[in-house]
Amino acid sequence: MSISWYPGHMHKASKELVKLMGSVDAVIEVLDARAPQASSNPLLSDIRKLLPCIKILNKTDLADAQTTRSWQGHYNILKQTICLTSGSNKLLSKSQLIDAAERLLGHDKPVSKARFELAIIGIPNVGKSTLLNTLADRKLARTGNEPAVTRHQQRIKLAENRYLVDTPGMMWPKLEDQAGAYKLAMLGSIRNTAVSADDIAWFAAELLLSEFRDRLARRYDLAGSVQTPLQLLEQVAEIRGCLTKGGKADFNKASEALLNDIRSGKLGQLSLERPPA
Ligand SMILES: Nc1nc2c(ncn2[C@@H]2O[C@H](COP(=O)(O)OP(=O)(O)OP(=O)(O)O)[C@@H](O)[C@H]2O)c(=O)[nH]1
Ligand SMILES: [Mg+2]
Repeated sequence: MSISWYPGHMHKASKELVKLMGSVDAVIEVLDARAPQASSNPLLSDIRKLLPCIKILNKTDLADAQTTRSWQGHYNILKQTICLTSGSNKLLSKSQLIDAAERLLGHDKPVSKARFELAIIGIPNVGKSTLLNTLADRKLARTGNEPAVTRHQQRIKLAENRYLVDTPGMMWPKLEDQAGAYKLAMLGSIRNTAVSADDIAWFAAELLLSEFRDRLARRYDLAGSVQTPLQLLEQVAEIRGCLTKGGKADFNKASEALLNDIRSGKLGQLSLERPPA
């Protein structure tokens, strides 16, 4: 099944974002450290045009540390870009962010006292609002473990002359890279109305069997005979007790259980992408 998810509120949010770009000095693009490429929104690149960019690889607690460092190196060679990391294992601090923004904006003039405003942008559920709360050290923005929680821009004062604007998570109209879209669904950035849990779990099962078999073996006590997504989901059903009244595997529940395990880090730190060589 092909994934497409660009609801009306995102179209409206994109227009508001275009307006906002006229008044901010730089953007903070939040990416999911587990899939930085799939979580890079081409529409946001178009909207930000040539504004300097601080890329933040977020949720580093759920990604492989070495792979995250490689992605950071990959992004740090881009022009007008500084790449930082954050995650519940090591949160980005306010001073780290301000320091990066000053370096990015301060090429030819001392900006340490000049006012600047940064817009936090990115796809849904990557942790933009959580990051804003962390940096502000207060719960100012609503957060939630589902995509499309933030529906309006919210400006906060981070420090004297330093402002941050949280924005709604944005997808883009045509998801040409469907494998990337399925990765986003697997990580929880796409609403469950756009694609069924069964379809996502099937994709996830194929990917995990080919690249992370050792993790599956540990979590679900996998025998060597388990080779296909169907067999894996049967095993998940048995180990996680996802059974119908008749005692058979409940594939729908097993799909949900597998996705919950992936999203919450129960299968360990999973980096689904590596930077190009
Ligand atoms: N494990 C982990 N979870 C995180 C991290 N940052 C945010 N989250 C969780 O990710 C979920 C989404 O966080 P939000 O801050 O609401 O995400 P958002 O990007 O603002 O989402 P939208 O408003 O829907 O665009 C919440 O359940 C957060 O607790 C992190 O560094 N590690
Ligand atoms: Mg939000």
